[in-house]
Amino acid sequence: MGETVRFILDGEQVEAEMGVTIWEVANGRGLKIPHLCHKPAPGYRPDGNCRACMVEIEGERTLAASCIREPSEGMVVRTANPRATQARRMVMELLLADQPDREAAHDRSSHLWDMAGAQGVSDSRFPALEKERIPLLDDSHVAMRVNLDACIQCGLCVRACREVQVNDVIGMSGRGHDAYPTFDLADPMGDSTCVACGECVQACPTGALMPASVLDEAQQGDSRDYDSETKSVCPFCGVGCQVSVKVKDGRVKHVEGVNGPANEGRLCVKGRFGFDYIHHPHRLTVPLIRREDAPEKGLNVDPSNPWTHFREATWEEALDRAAHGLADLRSFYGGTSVAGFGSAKCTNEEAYLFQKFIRQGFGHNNVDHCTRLCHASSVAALMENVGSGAVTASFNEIENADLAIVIGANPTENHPVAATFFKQFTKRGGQLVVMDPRGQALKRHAAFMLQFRPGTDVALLNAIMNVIVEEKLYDRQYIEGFTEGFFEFREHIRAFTPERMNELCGISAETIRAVARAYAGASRAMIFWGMGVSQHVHGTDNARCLISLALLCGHVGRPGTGLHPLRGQNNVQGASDAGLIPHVMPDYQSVTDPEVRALFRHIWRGTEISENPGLTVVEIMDRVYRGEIKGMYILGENPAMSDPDVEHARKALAQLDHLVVQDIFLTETANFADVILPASAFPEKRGTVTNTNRQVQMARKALDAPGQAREDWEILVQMARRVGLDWDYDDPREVFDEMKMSMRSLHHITWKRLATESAVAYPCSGPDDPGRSVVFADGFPRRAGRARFAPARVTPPAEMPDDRFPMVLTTGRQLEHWHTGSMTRRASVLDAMEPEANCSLHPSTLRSLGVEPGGLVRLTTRRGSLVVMARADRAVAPDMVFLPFAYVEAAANILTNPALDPFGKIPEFKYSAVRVEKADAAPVAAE
Ligand SMILES: Nc1nc2c(c(=O)[nH]1)N[C@H]1C(S)=C(S)[C@@H](COP(=O)(O)OP(=O)(O)OC[C@H]3O[C@@H](n4cnc5c(=O)[nH]c(N)nc54)[C@H](O)[C@@H]3O)O[C@H]1N2
Ligand SMILES: Nc1nc2c(c(=O)[nH]1)N[C@H]1C(S)=C(S)[C@@H](COP(=O)(O)OP(=O)(O)OC[C@H]3O[C@@H](n4cnc5c(=O)[nH]c(N)nc54)[C@H](O)[C@@H]3O)O[C@H]1N2
Ligand SMILES: [Mo]
Repeated sequence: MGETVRFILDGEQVEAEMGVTIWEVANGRGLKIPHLCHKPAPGYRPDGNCRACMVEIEGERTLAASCIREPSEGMVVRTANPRATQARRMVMELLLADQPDREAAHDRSSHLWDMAGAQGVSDSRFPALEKERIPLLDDSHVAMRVNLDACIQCGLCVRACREVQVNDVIGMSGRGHDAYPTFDLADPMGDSTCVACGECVQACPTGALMPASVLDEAQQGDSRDYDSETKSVCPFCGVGCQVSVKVKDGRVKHVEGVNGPANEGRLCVKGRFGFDYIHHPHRLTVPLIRREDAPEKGLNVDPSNPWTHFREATWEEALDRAAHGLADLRSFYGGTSVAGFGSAKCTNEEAYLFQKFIRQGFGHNNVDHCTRLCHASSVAALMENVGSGAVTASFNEIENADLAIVIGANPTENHPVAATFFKQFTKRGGQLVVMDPRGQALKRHAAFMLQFRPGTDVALLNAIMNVIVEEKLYDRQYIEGFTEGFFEFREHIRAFTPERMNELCGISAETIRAVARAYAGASRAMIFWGMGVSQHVHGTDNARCLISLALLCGHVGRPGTGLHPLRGQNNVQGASDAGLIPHVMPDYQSVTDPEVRALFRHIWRGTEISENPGLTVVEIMDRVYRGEIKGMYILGENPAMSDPDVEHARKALAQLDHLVVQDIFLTETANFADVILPASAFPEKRGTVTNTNRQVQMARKALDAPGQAREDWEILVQMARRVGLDWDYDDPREVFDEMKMSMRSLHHITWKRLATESAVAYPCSGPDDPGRSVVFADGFPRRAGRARFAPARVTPPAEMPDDRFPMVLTTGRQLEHWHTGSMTRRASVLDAMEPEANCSLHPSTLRSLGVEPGGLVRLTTRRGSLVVMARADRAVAPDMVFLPFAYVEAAANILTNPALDPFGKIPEFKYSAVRVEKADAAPVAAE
């Protein structure tokens, strides 16, 4: 405890921390003071406007709002005397007078009715508001309903929107009794700039703002009318938001944010409103086997009518066929004729089982997953120079920083909940530096926006470091104590002057100097990065620069400092930790190390691990194309959409002798399958997952899988037994316990702890330690505890624009869609919000092409061509086009360049030379 005050609360002497309110002290002691405009949740400041929480303070003429009033020394407070109780009941009655009756309430179980009930108030003596003054229903939004006749003007929605999520859409318009929340001043919600995070709905205490899924046509509903409520983790991105899933009659009714360590109760549109993909009629509910008389393999299956290509099979038959097909290839051609792609959408236990299946069952390491297409280059650079691939600090550490760089990441769309913390940081005066060729949404919050040329990160970062070195702004003590290679690095960096690098990256020398001084001068600074850094042929060099930059200034290892590659999939950190990587076993232990192989020989009962590092995603596809790999097992990945130069990948998949796909939908990849195994979706299974912050969390089963679909780990065990492995796991917990035998990162993290505690981060030092947020305060897991400066040279993208392909194509994501669209295009709200394939071009470019915004353009690269609707977007540079990769009818990867980074083996998704033309035809699938 810091400084304290002593006061009398309901006759008892109480000691409380300074700055804590009377309401909080009372609440902590079990006293129930009603509250409406006050939301006791992280991020919500008390406002004291509704008067529902009034208490008496001796010597004061008027009652005081306890939610906002802090006790002072010697104060005498009464919360339950007749004057306070009667006043509070009066407030409640006045509020109820203006509400629909309980029977007609929008939310019969709203917080308001709870509070009224707690005070024994059920209706009102006061006359209701004149009807004509009640604003009408606003049902313009697909996911939320606004019924302002229930609004009590408490302003919680405004605080939710402005202060918690920092979206600034909701404000109060009008005065006094006529003050109501409005969206962008006066728009209907559905037409406003609202990003549908639903924070306001979660905050509203009266049901004036509600999830549409809870209301009937008469705008009535009951937020507590569900059969079960399960605490789990969101299935979308690596932030790892905790959710509460409410299920009624076997269907998810609505989802709310839970106070997990990463999200503190917040969610984004996908986590809150994107859940119903699991109920889509396309869900796989029975095992499928390709028909003898099926048409030739191709992208030609209709997911709503797969029967032309596939027939239903029993689990027995399908598992036999799936496993024996792989085993036959093994005995005929040898184990290396079979390879596997595991999933970052499944649990840690499932990832572990998958890599074990390939390594133990087929005697090699040709097993990989989407991390290869994602942060492989970042991890390569981190492993090489820091000695560990995970983040050095949680993103929430931004709370303690003065400055943060966000480079090549677009968190408002891709890590929206993390972005809320970034935006709050700037509101508190933190300096945000955004480095991105696109004028993305964080620009508005940035102290410096460096909109530089794509593919020139090394030039820009080296110039910044040149300034730090030339002006001696570096942290000498830190460099001496914790690093190696500084002298060579210092020599190397001299050539990269801001003036010279300006010609490459387009940022003025002056701005480069200002940013260098700001970062070096900050007492605590963090660096966040994403795909704009990693998905280049020089992705590893880009990440090396970021590491060197942090080391130069000693911005690692202290609160508010660190290196944080924002991890993408909900469990990509965990899947990587679990060994779903071709050159390392669980916990990044090299397959080339004889001691490591001996350890696994022991744990895996005599299995010999191959000492040859395996092939990566794109390398595996190449071997498939060349006919060297003849069988594949693909779990929860959709390479027929997500691989670069996807026509090549699709041709490869079509050539496989035997393809087993385990998914929840008949994906583009499953189009090429011989056997399709129907899996349970995330809310339908149990297991642990690890988010971008290294926090391990428990995912729990909220409902049963449809039809005969089974949990992925169960299917894996059945498959393993059929290829001759002696697996006898009966529960994911047994798998987790086995993982602990080889994974030091899981020390002190037990299944039992995860079942009862909110989360445990690694590294964790003891049974009561929640795990470390910041690591490497005392050195690095490398030789002599030192991190290394790795000089990086400027290399151009693999394919530069020329006369035939004069513009730059960049690909990426949109808020509402997930990767290949398999899930989100089947989520009703998300699909309604973003229904059509689109690309973005600068308005001046559209004009010169003679294309109206919303018109069609043809995009052509050396790999292929497609037609897509074009939006006008000033954020995109005039010589660039941005294309998301979620739409099968205009699949971005038909166009992308498969050229690889030599270290991370990641393809250059962020840069291809492209020709853009006006198109007249209706959008057609790729040709
Ligand atoms: N809504 C949604 N969220 C997601 C996902 C999704 O599919 N949809 N996917 C998840 C996954 S797996 C991942 S990996 C993350 C990815 O999250 P991000 O890394 O944010 O993803 P992107 O949109 O691919 O690209 C990020 C930024 O890189 C910029 N960029 C392009 N070229 C360059 C360059 O040369 N240099 C620099 N510095 N920047 C450049 C782009 O303009 C873009 O703003 O998102 C996760 N979250
Ligand atoms: N052009 C371009 N291409 C890119 C990128 C880019 O920026 N631009 N980014 C790359 C990156 S960073 C990534 S991470 C990859 C992602 O590439 P993928 O991982 O191939 O993409 P997803 O669509 O996420 O595929 C996940 C699959 O898992 C299924 N699934 C979901 N839940 C479950 C489950 O519980 N069990 C099972 N068995 N299946 C499940 C989904 O239906 C879906 O088919 O894409 C890469 N490709
Ligand atoms: Mo990713």
